Amino acid sequence: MAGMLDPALTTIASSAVTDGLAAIDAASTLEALRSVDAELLGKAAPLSQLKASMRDVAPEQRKALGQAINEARTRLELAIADRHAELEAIARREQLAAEQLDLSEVIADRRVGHHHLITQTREMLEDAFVGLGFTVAEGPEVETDWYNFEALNMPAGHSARSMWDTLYLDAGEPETVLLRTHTSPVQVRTMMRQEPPIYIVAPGRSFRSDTADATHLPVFHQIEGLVVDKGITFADLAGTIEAFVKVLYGDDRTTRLRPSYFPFTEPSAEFDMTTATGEWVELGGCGMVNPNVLAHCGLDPEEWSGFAFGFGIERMAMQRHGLDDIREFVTNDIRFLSQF
Ligand code: FA5
Repeated sequence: MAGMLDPALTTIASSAVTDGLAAIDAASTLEALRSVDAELLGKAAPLSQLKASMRDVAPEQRKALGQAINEARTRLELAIADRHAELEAIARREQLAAEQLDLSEVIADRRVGHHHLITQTREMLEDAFVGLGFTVAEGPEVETDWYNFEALNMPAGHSARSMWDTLYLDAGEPETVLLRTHTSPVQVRTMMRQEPPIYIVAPGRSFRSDTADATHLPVFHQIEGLVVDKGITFADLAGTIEAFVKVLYGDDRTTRLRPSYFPFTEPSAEFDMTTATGEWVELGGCGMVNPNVLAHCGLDPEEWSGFAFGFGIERMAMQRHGLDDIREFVTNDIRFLSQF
């Protein structure tokens, strides 16, 4: 019958496909697949030879043979393309696995970092005061003249302003924006925001154009305390200081309150403590909140009274650890820092 393909030729074409698919499947690398490709589709391949033998085939069978050869080639080409994609994905995964860095190497001299001593001291102070029923408040480091001085009973030109060497910022009207010289403006912000009773501490950085020496830094930390309630007296202030000193230093240090002057407290005192060698060192100022400050913040001094304090955190850490030079906190010498 015209066009009916000789069964022997059909067998060659179909076994070329069966054998070819098995060889493609067995190729386990891209390189092996390339040689399988040449074997199955190159000049010496069974299908190519079958094609070459077309001229010997009866003319009426040529079309059917050509079609059978093309179908067989297409199946093999598709199978090779699929296997190629598979092998490429495997090779990529293997390459990524080989290039992965092992960062889990154990270093013999393993040094674990920790908080700076000032942060440790600040957290300890916060814990001590939270234990006494206080909450922790915050305020900005860049302040206005009003919060840093005026609301604290120091109007423009007040001589007490010279107690703090102020760093002004080049913003707005001259000498209206500054780096806070103490944490006391947080007192004002708290009283203006919150109705009494108020029991807060506000730790943070303070800035003064002080020259660094063994007990001074131009950037240092203070912790401010403020209590406003009904019937608060100087005895409450003294009792609070006594209580937190015990928490921080134990029972063997002596403390004293010495009369002093701050425009925002009346009466005012300086708080001193004995060093490990028995000398007195000043840790901060304190006193009863001046009625003018309560009034500036919208509180009635007839109804409310309170006390406030501001201590230097570096000075407290120095006392706790028997350090004699405050500059060591900022030189970042790892031999110093790693001791705490
Ligand atoms: C004040 O700053 C007042 N605001 C404290 C205060 C608050 C009084 C509330 C009353 C009521 P004084 O300038 O004395 O006060 O600073 C307080 C403490 O901050 C000092 O005793 C000291 O411990 C610390 N201190 C001050 N200047 C420096 C500095 N340059 N370097 C390190 N610590 C400092």
